[in-house]
Amino acid sequence: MSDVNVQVNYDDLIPNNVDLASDRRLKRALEEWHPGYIDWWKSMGPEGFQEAQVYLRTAVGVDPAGWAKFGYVKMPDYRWGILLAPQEEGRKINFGRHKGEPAWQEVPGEYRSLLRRLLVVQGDTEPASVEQQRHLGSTAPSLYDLRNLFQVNVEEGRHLWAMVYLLQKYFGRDGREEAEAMLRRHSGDADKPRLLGAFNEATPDWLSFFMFTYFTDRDGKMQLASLAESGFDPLSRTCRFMLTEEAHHMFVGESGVGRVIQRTCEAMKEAGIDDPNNVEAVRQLGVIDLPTIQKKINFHFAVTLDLFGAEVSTNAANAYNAGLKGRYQETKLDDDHQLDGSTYPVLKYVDGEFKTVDEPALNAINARLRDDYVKDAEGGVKRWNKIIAKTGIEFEVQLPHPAFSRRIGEFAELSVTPDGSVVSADAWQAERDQWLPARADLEHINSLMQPVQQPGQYASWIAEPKVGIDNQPGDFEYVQLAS
Ligand code: BYC
Repeated sequence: MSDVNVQVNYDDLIPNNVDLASDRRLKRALEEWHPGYIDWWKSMGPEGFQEAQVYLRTAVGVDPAGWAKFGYVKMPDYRWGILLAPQEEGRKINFGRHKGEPAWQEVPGEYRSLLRRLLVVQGDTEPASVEQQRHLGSTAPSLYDLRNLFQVNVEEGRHLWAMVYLLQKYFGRDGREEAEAMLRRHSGDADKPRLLGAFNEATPDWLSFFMFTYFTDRDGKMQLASLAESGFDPLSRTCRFMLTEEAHHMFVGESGVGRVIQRTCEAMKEAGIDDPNNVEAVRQLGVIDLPTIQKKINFHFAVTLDLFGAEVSTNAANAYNAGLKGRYQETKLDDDHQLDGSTYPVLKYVDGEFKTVDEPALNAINARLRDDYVKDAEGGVKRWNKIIAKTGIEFEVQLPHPAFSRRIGEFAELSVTPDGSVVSADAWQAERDQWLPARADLEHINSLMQPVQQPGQYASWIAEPKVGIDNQPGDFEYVQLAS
C-alpha cells in the first residue's frame, strides 16, 4: 500500500487525510458545521460525562496496522476527523449497468438524488445511536464498559462526519442542508424522528446496549460493506475505513452479551439452580435469567431485520443497477454482477405456508443482504451457547423466525411466533410477554442497573472481560470521572 493518504493531518481543526486545506470552500463549510455538531454532542451525547477523561482510541492513520492511538481525552475534545481508505489506482465499477467503467470520482448527475438518499439514511443512523445511548453512562456496570460505550459513541459521531463530508463535498447547498438536518432530527422525537424505525427505539438498559451493538451494528456492517462496493469511489473509500471501526462495536456487543450469559450461568451453578426457567430463583441471585435474555434477542433481531427494507425492492434494484450499492462481498461472488435474468429465492408466506419464491435477483437485493446478515449473526449465537453448555446448564438461545414481530416488508401484516407459526393477532397479543421483554422483565433488569465505578470492579450481573482494552491490566482506570 502506498503512503499517500494514509497519515492523518491533525494540524487542521478537522483532522483529515483528504487534503482539506486545499479545498477552501469545503473546509469553510465543514468548519461552519463544526460548532453545531459540538452543541449537538454536548446536549444529545453522553449525559453527565462530558468532563470525564476517557481512555479512547483515535485514528492516526488508515492503514490496517496501527491506525489507533490510545490516550485520555475529554469527549468534547475528541478529534473527529475525515478518514478515507487509500485510493486504489485504476479502480473500476464492479457491478450494475456501468460494470467495467472507471469508478466515479464525482457524482454522476443522473444518480444524484438516489445517492444523496443513501448517504442521508446512512448518516442519520449514526447520531441516532448516540442519542439512544445517552443515558447509559449513569448505570455502567464497570469503568471498562463505560469506556467501551463512549468509544462506540465517539466513533458513531465520526461516522456522521464521514457522511457529512460526502454530502458537503459533493452535493453543494443540498448537502449543507442535509448536514444541518442531521442535527435537527432526534431519536424518538415525535415531530422530527430519525429516519429508520430501529433508531427511534429506546436503549433502556445495558443488556439492550449489548444487543444493539451485536445486532444493529451488524446491520451497519452489512450496509457499509454493500456501500463499500460502490462505484462512487469516495463512498467506497469512506465505508472501507468505517468498517474497521465497526468491528470493535460488534465485539462490544458479542462479548457483552456473552459476559452477561456467563455470569448468569455461573451464579446459577454456585446456587445449585439447574432449571433456567426457574426465573424467580435466578433473579434472586442478582443476575439476568436466560429466558429474559432470549426475549431481548427476539426484540433486537426483529427490529434489526426491518432495517433491511422490503425484501423485494425496486429502490434496491435501482441502486444496484446504478452501481451505487452492491451486494455483500460483491467482488468475491462468481456471477455476471449484473444479474441479467437471474433469480434469488425469497422467503415468503404463500397459501398458508412459508416458502421460498424465486424473484428476479435484482429486485431481491435486500432479501439477499438480510439472508447474509442472518448467517453472520448466527456465529455469535453459537458462541453464546457454548458458554452456556460449558457450565452444564441446559438451555440454548436462538434467533427467532425472520417473520417474527416484523413491521417492514413481506411479513409486516402477519402475526408470527418466534418458532414460525402464524397465529391470529389476538392470540399473538395474548402470548406477547412470553416472547418479548415484558414490564416485569424490564423492571428486573432495571433494578440491576446500578453504577459500578471502582477500577477493576463489575456489577453482579456481568462477568469480567477476558482481556483489557489495549492490553491494560484488570484494575485500569478506563474513565477518570470528573470530581
Ligand atoms: N424504517 O424499498 P424499501 C448503521 C422506507 S445501520 C423506516 O423497502 P429500500 C448503524 C424506505 O426508506 C445501517 N422506513 O427499502 C448501526 C423507503 O422510503 P422512501 C444504515 C423504512 O430503500 C448501529 C420505503 O420504506 N445504513 O449504520 O430498498 C449504530 C420503501 O423502501 C425502513 C443503511 O441502511 C425502516 N426500517 O431499503 C449506528 C444503508 N425500511 O425512500 C449505525 C443506506 C425501509 O420511499 N440505506 N423504509 O421514502 C439503504 O440502503 C436503504 O435506505 C434501506 C431501505 C436498506 C434502509
